[in-house]
Amino acid sequence: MRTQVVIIGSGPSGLLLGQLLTLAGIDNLVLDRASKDHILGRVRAGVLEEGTVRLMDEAQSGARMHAEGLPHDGFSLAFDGRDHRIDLHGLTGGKRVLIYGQTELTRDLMDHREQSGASSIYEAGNVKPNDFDGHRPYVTYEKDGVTHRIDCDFIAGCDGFHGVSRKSVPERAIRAFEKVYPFGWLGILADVPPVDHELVYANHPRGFALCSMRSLTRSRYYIQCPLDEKLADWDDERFWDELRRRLPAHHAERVVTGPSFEKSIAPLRSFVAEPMRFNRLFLVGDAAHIVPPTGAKGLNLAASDVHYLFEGLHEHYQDRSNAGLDAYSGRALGRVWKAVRFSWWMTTMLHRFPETSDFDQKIQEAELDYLTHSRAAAMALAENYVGLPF
Ligand code: FAS
Ligand code: PHB
Repeated sequence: MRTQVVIIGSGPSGLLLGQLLTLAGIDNLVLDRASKDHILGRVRAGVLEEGTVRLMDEAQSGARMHAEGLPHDGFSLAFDGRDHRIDLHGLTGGKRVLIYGQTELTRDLMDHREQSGASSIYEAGNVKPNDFDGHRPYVTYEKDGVTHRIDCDFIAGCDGFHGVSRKSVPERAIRAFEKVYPFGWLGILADVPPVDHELVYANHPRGFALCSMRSLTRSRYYIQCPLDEKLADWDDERFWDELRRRLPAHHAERVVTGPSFEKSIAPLRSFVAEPMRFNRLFLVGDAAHIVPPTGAKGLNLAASDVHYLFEGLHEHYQDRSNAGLDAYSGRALGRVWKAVRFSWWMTTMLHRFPETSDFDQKIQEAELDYLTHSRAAAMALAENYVGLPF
């Protein structure tokens, strides 16, 4: 079997790239080790930058996103019992974010890929990128007891942090930068109305909390928790009580509780692999980088990687030029590192660190004080939150 581009991974990165390639007439095939249902069962991001929204439109997959997504012009920072609204729209000259769950975005892309007739193979075992350092790369995988081979021109490693693509690169050829945070996020989904019309990021002595949403009837809440926390120790009642303790009184009394239908603990890390290209293999999205979700950047960074890689592949096939492919890693990493910095900064400012010194705590309080009293500081936060240009 042969195709022009094999995409390993059917998450947002792989599906968005696949849709753009298909629309450009570039033959591609998506491979995933999981089933469609498993992929759609994962609850992840919720905030889309304008660049990501534009890319979904370019992929002709944005109709439901526009119909059901919630445009947000700002969010609140809560600390010391008070709220401070960050006016994204006013501070960025009219930009905003769109609240639309990654699960729905993935579903839209999956549906459109199916309608396009492009090839996708799910529950593919032992997927392996081969000979990508040569000129005749190919991918092997197992399905129904048979090993298959797909010859191609390029391989897009869109297989996430735990995928095979980055691990297939010889150690001498890749460099990793990592920071693991000493806490995680315990998150729930519940069909209850959100506590406010916008997101609330809370810094509290008991720990960070985030009030988010998926719609006006479905809320997404997170509380910072120790890394060794056990999900079994958190029934809904305990979660709701702890959440309310970390919010200012006027929010706490407005929390509508109800049964959670999803509950999970996510560890927090910052991770970047350099470079993001290895001749015919390109790393995309979480396969190349991970950010703590505090700045809502993970999914949006995957989108900008896809934008750069699609431009390069389109140029290769359309104009017989490799300039875009040669520039991919540098362009992507330039934006990745700025988002990694922002996500680290937001995380450091809003979370309580177990061994924090009195000095560090005073610095955190000064950071929040500066941010909520300086337009220049708030503008810097806002331009990063809505997303730096692609
Ligand atoms: P993904 O991980 O989404 O997709 C990779 C795909 O590759 C998966 O479908 C997987 O099955 C497949 N795959 C893996 N190994 C394979 C192999 N060997 N062979 C074949 N297929 C393979 N970001 C935010 O902005 N906000 C959030 O709140 C947020 N919360 C998150 C919570 C969790 C628990 C996690 C893990 C991430 C979260 N993120 C969040 C980040 C997340 O949204 C990612 O940025 C986003 O999923 C990136 O998409 P992909 O790069 O497509 O990777
Ligand atoms: C979410 O809704 O899942 C979400 C929103 C904002 C963040 C992180 C997660 O910063």
